[in-house]
Amino acid sequence: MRDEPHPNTSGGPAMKRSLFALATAAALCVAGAAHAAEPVYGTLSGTSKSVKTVFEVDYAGTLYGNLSSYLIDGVGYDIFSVVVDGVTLVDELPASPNDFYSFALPVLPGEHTIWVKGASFGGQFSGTYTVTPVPEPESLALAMTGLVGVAGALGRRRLKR
Ligand SMILES: [Ca+2]
Repeated sequence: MRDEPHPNTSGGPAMKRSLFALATAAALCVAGAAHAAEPVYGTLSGTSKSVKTVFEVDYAGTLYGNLSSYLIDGVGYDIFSVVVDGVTLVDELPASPNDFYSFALPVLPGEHTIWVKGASFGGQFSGTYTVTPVPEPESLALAMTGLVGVAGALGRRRLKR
């Protein structure tokens, strides 16, 4: 047992291992903060000229959405506009019934509404939306404190040697 190298004098490998462990801990800290609030998923679809979708989040996040519509052999749907929380994101989507539109915007905690408006020709539009939480400043600060701690520990070790 006395032959076991001392971690402080054996040099590189031990330090690399501890640095890796600390960096992993910091990364897990960031991941944990991001996963504390669950993402919200939903589908967007409808056949009428104005379709309302309501969702609620209890955190500040980013709303991502995509929509598509097609008119094939006179049957389908033509999207005209997409309105989120009263704000028109796009009006008169390409004057073609074949639309593909995606969007991303920040949302605050609370209830949100997505309106899709267009003309139906016996078909429907379809799409999805996702809200993912934005990491909170306190969580980021905590992770940064961890990283500063790693740097500090390494600095102190260098001084000792
Ligand atoms: Ca269109």
